[in-house]
Amino acid sequence: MLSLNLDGSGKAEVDTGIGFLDHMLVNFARHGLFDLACKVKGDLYVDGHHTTEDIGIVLGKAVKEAVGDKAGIHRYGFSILPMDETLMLVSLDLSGRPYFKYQADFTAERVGNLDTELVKEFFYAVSYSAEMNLHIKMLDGENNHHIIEAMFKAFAKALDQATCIDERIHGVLSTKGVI
Ligand SMILES: [Mn+2]
Repeated sequence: MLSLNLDGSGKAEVDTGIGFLDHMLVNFARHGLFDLACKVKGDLYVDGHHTTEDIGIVLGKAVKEAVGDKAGIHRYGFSILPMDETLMLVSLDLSGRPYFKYQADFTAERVGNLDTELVKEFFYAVSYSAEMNLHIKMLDGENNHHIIEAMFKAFAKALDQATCIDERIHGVLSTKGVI
């Protein structure tokens, strides 16, 4: 089960069975000022892959549904977010055309009970199911916990910016009138 309110206040109720992923989704909601409820019973006896990927797919679908026809929203959003030694760039466009670029270097296979390689799978799934152009680029970083957390926070900030209403925008922000 997942519900998302983009015009929320940062409330999160999250239980995925993967503690570190819960921590990331709570940060996503808090820093994007979204309300997020996410309860998942996945096949964690296999590993965290299906659960993490499926949450990405469903979160992306929720974003796509929530922005609807995208009338009046900024459409683009970006953040260059610091967390101690880490500096993370996330830039996105709710273009209707999924595209995903990802660059991050980890030195640990896992943080808590989340495999670091699944972070890429998560954001890939979000970008494709939200039909979003999503660029994630680690500009600096050493600590694996910080790198992932900065990514989720920067993604939240960028998505918040992209989904905010600007009263100067009438209809969809595109010269084509539709995206
Ligand atoms: Mn943390």
